[in-house]
This record gives sequence, structure tokens and C-alpha cells, in this order.
Amino acid sequence: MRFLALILGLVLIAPAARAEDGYDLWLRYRSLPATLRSEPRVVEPIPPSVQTPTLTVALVELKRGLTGLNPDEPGLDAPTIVLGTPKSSSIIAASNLPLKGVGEEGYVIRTLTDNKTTVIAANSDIGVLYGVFHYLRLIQTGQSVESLDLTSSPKVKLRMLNHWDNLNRTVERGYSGQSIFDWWRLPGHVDARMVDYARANASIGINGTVLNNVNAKADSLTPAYIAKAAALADTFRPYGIKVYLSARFSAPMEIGGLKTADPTDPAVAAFWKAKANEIYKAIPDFGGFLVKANSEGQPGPQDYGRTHVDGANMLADAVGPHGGVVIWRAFVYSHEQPDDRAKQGYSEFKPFDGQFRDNVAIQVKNGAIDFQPREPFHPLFGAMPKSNLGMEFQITKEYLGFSTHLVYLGPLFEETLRSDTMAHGKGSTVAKVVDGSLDNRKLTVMAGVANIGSDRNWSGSQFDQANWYAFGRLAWDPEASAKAIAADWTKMTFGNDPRLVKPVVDMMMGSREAAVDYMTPLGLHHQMGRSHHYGPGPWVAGGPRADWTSVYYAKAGPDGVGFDRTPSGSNATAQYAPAVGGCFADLKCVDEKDLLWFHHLPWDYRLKSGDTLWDGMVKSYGRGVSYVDGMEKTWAGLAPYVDAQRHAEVADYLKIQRNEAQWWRDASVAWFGSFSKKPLPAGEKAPAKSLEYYESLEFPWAPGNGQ
Ligand code: BDP
Repeated sequence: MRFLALILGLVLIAPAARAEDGYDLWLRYRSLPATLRSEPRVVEPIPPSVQTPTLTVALVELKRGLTGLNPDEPGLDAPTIVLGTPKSSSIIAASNLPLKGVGEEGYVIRTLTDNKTTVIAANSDIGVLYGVFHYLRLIQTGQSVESLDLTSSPKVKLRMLNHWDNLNRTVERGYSGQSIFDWWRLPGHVDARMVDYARANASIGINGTVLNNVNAKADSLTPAYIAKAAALADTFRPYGIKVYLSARFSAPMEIGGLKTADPTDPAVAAFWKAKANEIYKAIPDFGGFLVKANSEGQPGPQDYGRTHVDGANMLADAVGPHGGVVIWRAFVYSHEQPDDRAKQGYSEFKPFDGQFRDNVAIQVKNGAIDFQPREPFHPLFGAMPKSNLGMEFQITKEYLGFSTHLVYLGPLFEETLRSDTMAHGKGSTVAKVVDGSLDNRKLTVMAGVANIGSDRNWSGSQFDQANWYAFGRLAWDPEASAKAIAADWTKMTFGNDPRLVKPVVDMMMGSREAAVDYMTPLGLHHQMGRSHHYGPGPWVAGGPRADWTSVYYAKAGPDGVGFDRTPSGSNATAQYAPAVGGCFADLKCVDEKDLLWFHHLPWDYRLKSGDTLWDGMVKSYGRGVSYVDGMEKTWAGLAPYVDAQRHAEVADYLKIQRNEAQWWRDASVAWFGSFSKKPLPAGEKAPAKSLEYYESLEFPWAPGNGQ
């Protein structure tokens, strides 16, 4: 039946609303309705003598966009667009533009006083390409381009994707098919999709990509694989995207014939120097290494009694002479330390502040545990003023319903970036740490764990494209608004009709809070199924280590629920600036959204609403489920405004999400109810099945788990 509807949809709809599969992302360039079209424009050609690959790409993109969005033929006196740098264009050189202020990658878009010429100008070719994408975005989102005067430049230097992609094309925590990197056929064949990938990234300002999983294999550093990475680098270069590799710390032993990987051993340092030289020979603009060391069983300097500083600086010295960087992850928690896992990143890294080389950045996850639906910001932000501290967000939704739950992550990213560390008093936001302005750091990084795969729609679902998009826009400007970004994305992805845009944006903006509600309300965290992380698993206990279980984090018992991180508990709150940590530790001050993250409380604790904790929890789960109900209804009503294929896919996924939200709610209520022993609040239904039933469910083939 559904198939029939799909086929009929394909055949019957008008060409303007023809079926789309999502491959074109937010760069669809479908013709705009006549009311939104601006006068057709002519693009001034770039003289062959000054053409570069990037300027060519910019020119082609601009023409493609303009002809797609407005297929009318320009008249003889149609306005002209001139694009380029002062070097490539005499008009730009003579136009007295504020180019000094926009830096290496920024741009100026200005309509000159003749009112017939608009320049898209930059100091570098890549700035021109970014400007072109901005210009097209204005048209795509229905804004006037008649008279423009704007500048923009990125606030963060390295805006990168981290692919957790394995060499056999599986993707750790990937829910959108196989890896898009076809290592086996590279370098002989570079799939055309690699160009579309680079183009999509450039359109949102991403300028770096780590090609392989942080749980790395040394093979990535062998000559054969360096040649493959070089073929990708050549393809990405015109789009301003540098490639990076995850480096396995024990590579000197695995592929270098050494007996040790001790960073203080001269032979080890020599191995890495030679390896860096070899890579730079093949990839002259190679970005550098990303390293996961001494974390979750990965090798690292501590295996030899050395420190993160020893390891990071040794690698930094290898790539430094070539202009490369080392991005060293702070996602560590020790096997020996029985302490609160939330404290370990800070405990291990804070003492080293000021000791890392200038070309080292420490990449810190947004929260102290692990990409949970909600986490308070990581205490390292603001705590290492003498180090380069980068942000790591997870775009792939490992803990937020994989690719079938509609959860827009813009509000999550924004919430973290706007959190105030109070490191130098009020206004010391995480965004200001990340963009380097708080402590005047120059090497700044924002990384997102990619959600991109071989699925036609790239991200596994239409709406997960928005998370890739929002990540890029926020990396460009960490103070941008998640809502404004959602509006841009919606218009570019589905169209400008206000009857569509408003409900979709509203739906997106509440979707993350809904997921928090039906999965882990009130500060609960790490309650998912074991290892694959699919679905609820609040009962997960035992196994190799306590901090891989759910019961460790919720600490539910007859006396109550929650993790006491106040001074009477693990005292993790002491890792924050006193004003922040003091508030987290104080029941009168802490935001109830973080309540059980920081406090262990009795079941009859009174929430601000007047509800008991138990009643409040149950109601939160229910609220989350109802929100998904609402999204299903809203989306059904939007059928007239969305092409049939994408509409049907989203509708299917919302149904899956609705069922899984209910499952999360029922399983969690059954589990926590077995401790609270309290009745459900009035109007709340008992879980559909027994607790034993939920506990018995197994998902050995859930995606994204294992190599
Ligand atoms: C966790 C993932 C695991 C990653 C790890 C990491 O479950 O697959 O390897 O983070 O970030 O969220 O290194």
C-alpha cells in the first residue's frame, strides 16, 4: 500500500514538486516561486589568467544556483555579479572594500553605487566561495539581493568533521549506511560523491575532515593508505577542506618495526617525524593528527609512564615544521580510577594547562560523560586558559535515537555554547572559550562527529541533515541562533512557504527537549541499552566496568534516584568556577533540567511545579511521548507542501520514533517504579508490558556497533 502511494506520488505530482530523495541537501536550487524571484543576474567571467580551481568552483556554483533558482533569461541590462579577490579582479581591487577586517576566509558582499553591480569579494579564493554560498542562501531563503552590504568571517579557525569511519567501510556509531570513503577503490577511483561531499561542507564553512575513526588502525598511516588519503585531499582542496588522520599511538610498533611507542624514545620521535614528512610529501596541506590516547583501551603515552603532554608534544613536533596541528582528545577515563567518571577528564588535563605546544589543541566533548541527550557543559571549558581548547560535538545521534528520531541538535549545541563558565566573571561563555576570544587563543577548533554515510540522503534521515548543517553554521559563528539556522535550513531544504516553515521550525526547536523528556528527564543520563546504545536500558548492570552501566549513573534505590556530585558526594561540582559549581550543588539554585545529574533525591522530593520527583519524572516521560505525537500530526498536515518521497520517509520515521518514545517511557517507568513503589500520577497509563519483558529485549544487529 505504502509502495503504491509512493509510486503514485512519483507519477502524479507536478514537476515543481517532483519527488526528491534528499541527496541535494540544502543546495537544491529549485526554481523559486515568481513572487520570490529577483531580477536575473549576469555573472562576470573570470579571465583565464587568474582562474584557480577554487575560483572556478565558485563561479560554477554561482551560475548553477542562479539558473536553478531563477531560470528566466537575463535581459541586456540585467545586474552583474563580480566575484574574486583583489588579485583576480580589477573591479574588486578598485572598489575600496573593507577586506582588511574579514581575514583569510571571510568575505564582503556589496552592491556598488551604480546599483547594477554586486561584488562577492575576499582576500582568498576560498573566501570567495564562502561568499557565493552566502549570496545564494539569501536568494534561497527569499531575501532581497537588490542592495547588499555585508561582511562575514569565521570565528573558529578549524571547523571540522570527525568521521568515525573504519577502513572496511563500517562506521562506528553511524546510522546512515556505509562509510562514504571507499578505501578499497581509492586512489584509482574517486567517487563523484566526494565532490558533492566537499561542496556541501564548503557551503557551511567546514574546512577540515578527519577521515578515519578515532579508534584508529595503524594501517591508515601506511604508504598505500596515505596515497588513498591524498586522492581525497586532491578532490577536497578546491573546496577549502583539509584532510586529517586519526593516528594510532602505537603505530611505531605496528608499522614501524619498533619495540616501543614511548614518546620520549628518540626512535619513536624519529618514526613520527619521518611519517609526517612522508605524509606531507603526498599531501602538502595535510591538516594533522587527531589522537584518542589512553581512553577506552586505546594505546597512549601512559602505557610507558608518560603523560598526555609528552605524547601530544612529540607528535606536534613532527607535524609542526609543516604547519600541521595535533588535536588531542580529552575524552579519557581511567581503568584504575574508581572515581566519578564525570571528573576524570578535568582531573587528567587541568594540571597540564600551559604545557602543550602552540600547535596542539585539546578537543573536549561538550559534556563530561558522553554526548548524552543533556549534559551540563564540560568543566574543562574555562579551566585551561593557557591551552587551546576545542569543542567536540556529536552530530550522529548515538544517544538521541539514531537516525529515525527527529531530534534537531541546534538547541543542544546552542545550550552548551551559551553556558557561562564564569571563568573570568559573567559572560565567559563556552562559545568564547571555543572561539578563543576569552583567553586570546589563536588555534581554535570546533569538531563534529559526522552523521554522514552512503545513504542517498547522506545522514540517514532528512531531518538529520539539519544537524550537519547547524553544526557547520555554529562552527562558523558559535553565537549564532539555532532557531534562525533551523529556519534557513527548512527554507533551503523544503521551501519558503510560511505554512510549512513555521510549523517545521517549531517542531524542530522542541524536538531535542522532547527526546530528553522521553529518554532521560530531569538530569538523568546514560540509561540506554548496553554497548549498541539503542533503546532504554536503565537496568544495565554488571559487566567489565561499573561506569559502563546505567545503574552507576542513576543510582536508583528505595531511598531515591540521582548521582550526588555535590561536596557530600563525588564533589564534581568543585571542578567548575565557584559561582557555577556552587549553583549546581545548591538545590535552590540548580536548574531542574540538571537536577539528578548533580543530586541524589528522595522520590517524594518536591519539584518547583509542586509535583513529587516521582510524579514529575513520569509526567516528563509522557510529555516527551506527546510531543512526538504532535510532530506526527503536524507533519501529516504538511503533505501539500512537501514532495511525496521525502514526506513519506519522514512520516515513517516519526511513527518509529513515536513507538520508541513510548517504549522508553514504559520501560523507564516500569524500572524506576520498581524502586519508588509509588502509584502513577492521575491519568498516566501503566506500562504496556512487564519490566521483565523490556529487560529481555535484545538487539544484536543494531547498527553502528562494532567494526
Ligand atoms: C563513545 C562511543 C564510542 C567512541 C567513544 C569516543 O560509544 O564508540 O569510541 O565515545 O568518543 O560515545 O572515543
